[in-house]
Amino acid sequence: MSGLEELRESASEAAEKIRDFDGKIRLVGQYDADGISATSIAYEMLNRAGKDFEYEIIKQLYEEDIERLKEEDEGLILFVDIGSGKASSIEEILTSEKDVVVSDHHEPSEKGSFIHMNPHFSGIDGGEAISAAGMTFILAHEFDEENIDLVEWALIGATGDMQKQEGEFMGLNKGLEELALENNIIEKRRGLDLYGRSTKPLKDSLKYTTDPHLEGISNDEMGAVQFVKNQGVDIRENGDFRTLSDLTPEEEKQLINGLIKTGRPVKPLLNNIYTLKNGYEIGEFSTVINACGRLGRAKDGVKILTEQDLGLAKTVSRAYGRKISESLRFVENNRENEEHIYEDRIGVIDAEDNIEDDFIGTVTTISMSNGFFDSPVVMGVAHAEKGKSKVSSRATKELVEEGLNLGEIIGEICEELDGEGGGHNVAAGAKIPRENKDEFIEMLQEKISSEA
Ligand SMILES: [Mn+2]
Repeated sequence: MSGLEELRESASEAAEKIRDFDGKIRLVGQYDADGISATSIAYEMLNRAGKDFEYEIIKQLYEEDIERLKEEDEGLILFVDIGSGKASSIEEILTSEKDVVVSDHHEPSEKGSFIHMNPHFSGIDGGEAISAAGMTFILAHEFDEENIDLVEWALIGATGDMQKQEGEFMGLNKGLEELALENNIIEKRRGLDLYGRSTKPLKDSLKYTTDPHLEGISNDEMGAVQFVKNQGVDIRENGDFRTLSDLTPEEEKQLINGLIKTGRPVKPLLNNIYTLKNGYEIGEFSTVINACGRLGRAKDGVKILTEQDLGLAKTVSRAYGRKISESLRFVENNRENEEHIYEDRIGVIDAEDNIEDDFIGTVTTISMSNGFFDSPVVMGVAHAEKGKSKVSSRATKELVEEGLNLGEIIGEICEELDGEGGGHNVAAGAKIPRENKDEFIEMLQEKISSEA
């Protein structure tokens, strides 16, 4: 039996359990783009079936949440994008009192006696082959074939969990993409993969393109406007600036030809573009959904998806942008304050509670890329809940090419300092006990200077 068939089988078991259940259901989802997409899929499935349910979205599933859920009056708990890692506690605390269904793709701690959908049980890598939104879509589709339209949100979840590589979905996501294309639910074509494709004025998307450098366009607003005009493409429509997505395929081709004719590099800018029914490029939309969770407004993400509330999507985007600027301002304003910002073999942003843990990663990435520090490694650390600190670190590509692997280093330090973390060669993160923060910084400084 293939992996997908096995997944379908556990999905149909889950679908039957939910279909046959007459009482009140509690839906519990995780707060990132994939978790909110998965929650929205389950929400829609239950809503369409006229089920009585409540839902909540949480950052992490703690033992005390499971204890709390045990006391709630719902007889069936449906976890999405959360739960597999806590399967033992769910088994121990919840299953004697309630029916439980888990639809997740994280590494499971055990199978348990409840209905546990997880690709790992079928030898499928949940890290890249399918997201929780994908798993929950399979469930919703088994529940009722009419739920086929929800495959769009499965792809938004997969995009949020970075299950796309060089413009192609990986693993089982590929099958979901085909389903979406066959049913005209998304659109896929080659196009210019520029920042803000569906959310920023075209002139800005061009102006902000600096890698590769576009002579006379990069960092040059007048040049960018002139270039668009020269290709016979209107920069505005009814007084408003057009985005790249507003262009017809022919107009986009004119731009591409214009770049080629003027000897500017085009190939690095071309990629598959996935456009949703609402006109958003999929990556930009998944960023908006992710922003909802980070801003503590995860339920707005569900509203944006289930009600296609694009006004709310814009409001959230603006709030998210403001929050990032605010966090960056803290770094800028404290550049002389050695208590928070210093450079010693690595650049350090020791924000404590001045930057929220959900924003420290973005701030670290931006501080690395805008050259705020001279060091080849930047680390940000901020208070997280329950006496922990969130660590985020980034390294230059040059250092990685010389053999540095930040993910491994962070993993090693975590083992010594009672933390949890890891990541990739250029970017890694961790959660550590707050009292180990200074030691963590010292160990990273030492390891970087011995390797670099
Ligand atoms: Mn996920």
